[in-house]
Amino acid sequence: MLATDQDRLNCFMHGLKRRNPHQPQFHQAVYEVAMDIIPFIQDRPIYQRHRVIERLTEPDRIVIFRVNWEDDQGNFRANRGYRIQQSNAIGPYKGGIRFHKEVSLDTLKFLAFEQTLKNALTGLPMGGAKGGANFNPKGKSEGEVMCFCQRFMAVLAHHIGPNTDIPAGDIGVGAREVSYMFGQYKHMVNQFTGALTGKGLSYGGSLIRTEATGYGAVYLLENMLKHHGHELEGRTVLVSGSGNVAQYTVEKLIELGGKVIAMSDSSGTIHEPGGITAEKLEWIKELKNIRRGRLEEYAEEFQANYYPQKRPWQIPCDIAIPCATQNEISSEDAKTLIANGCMAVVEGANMPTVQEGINAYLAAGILYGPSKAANAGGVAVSGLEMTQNSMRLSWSRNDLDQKLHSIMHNIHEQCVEYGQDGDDINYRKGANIAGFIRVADALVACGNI
Ligand code: NDP
Ligand code: 2IT
Repeated sequence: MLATDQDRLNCFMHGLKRRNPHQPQFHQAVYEVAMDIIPFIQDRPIYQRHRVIERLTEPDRIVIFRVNWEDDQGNFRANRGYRIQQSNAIGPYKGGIRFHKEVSLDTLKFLAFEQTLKNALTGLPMGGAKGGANFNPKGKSEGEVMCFCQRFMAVLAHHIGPNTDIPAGDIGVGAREVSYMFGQYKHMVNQFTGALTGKGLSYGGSLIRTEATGYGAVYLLENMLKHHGHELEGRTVLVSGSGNVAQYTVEKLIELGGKVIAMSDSSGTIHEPGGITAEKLEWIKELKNIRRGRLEEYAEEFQANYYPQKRPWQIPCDIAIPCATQNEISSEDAKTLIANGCMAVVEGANMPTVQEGINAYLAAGILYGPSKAANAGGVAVSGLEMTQNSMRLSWSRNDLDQKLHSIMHNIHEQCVEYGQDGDDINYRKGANIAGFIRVADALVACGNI
């Protein structure tokens, strides 16, 4: 980067931090994009005149609300709910809902910003949004979860709709929670529409949506490996997390001949040097999705190694796929992965690697698939769920899997087109620029609104 570009970037970030104090995750997400976009727009005055970066980093609106509910002991409880409607430049607001004890305005602003560019990369007409609450689902009964989802939606329903803003799942929000929220929404507006995605199959859901984020991440990995003359077969892989994204990442890796040697949850990591089999993965799905237990139980059941309070990154591997949460790979972790011979990091989670860690990947020349490209398969199939809802029909599993394949291939091609960096491909730069152009052109065309 030229010194003048660095000055412009510093100046822009200075203003952004002043306008958004105490939001380090939002600053981090914007910085990662601005470092590619600021040099890119220098000889494109139209984007400067229309103040595209300034507009894209200021959400269209933010709704913050109190959620009152009652626990099983009859105590009245209060949490804070949010919806960040970031941009509807290319389509209605679209993005997941997160329920986690650490949810804050900062977290949801970074996620909504990332979502806007990610959605643009899919090629489908979806704007960007994110929402959630600082509700901790851990240890809550079925009745408490249902009560919270209903009370959360009782407020949010006034701000969403199938042509306005279409929420879906994220951490702590799966098909169960989406369905409770959908039930409440339908009850309030007396209309059966596709106002949320990730629904059950018999009431408007789409095949492959559950699998889409994990499968999509592996499809991007396959494209990246193939482009560089490598194969997935026989490679050892670390996957963090054991929720929705991790489970289907592992499922597809096993199907394609990868050897998954570790998974984790928020309490620790399991290590299976011989590889997690399809049968053992089914056991994990049952543990996590039905019994809602801890991965430690897996180690007891199958005599696997268990590292309490540890993430998987110390274990030598060929490929790492973080699928748990933001900033779960520190700078030291990234350096350890590289030193142990890791050849590719593909991000199933949103912003799982700290900035210095990404710099380390790029400096070492390993393959790096950034989250906004790698995990776009989930929202892509959400977009296809919206299409099916509008048309009132359901596509087959095979058709949807093919569409997912071609969307992930197309994302790879966009990264290659815009990410050329000498003889290398910088997928971060490619994804940032390709997503940006689509949103920026729409902003310019629609005028100063
Ligand atoms: P889930 O709630 O299904 O699973 C999350 C997993 O990550 C669980 O294993 C959880 O552990 C672990 N985890 C959560 N927070 C932490 C933490 N602070 N430290 C360590 N481990 C943690 O969520 P998803 O699989 O849906 O989401 C995972 C990631 O993928 C998130 O970054 C999300 O934004 C991203 N994503 C999700 C998409 C989707 O379609 N669902 C689409 C695109 C991205 P435990 O079991 O102990 O709770
Ligand atoms: O981060 C994400 O892309 C998601 N949580 C999925 C969003 C969606 O609308 O399907």
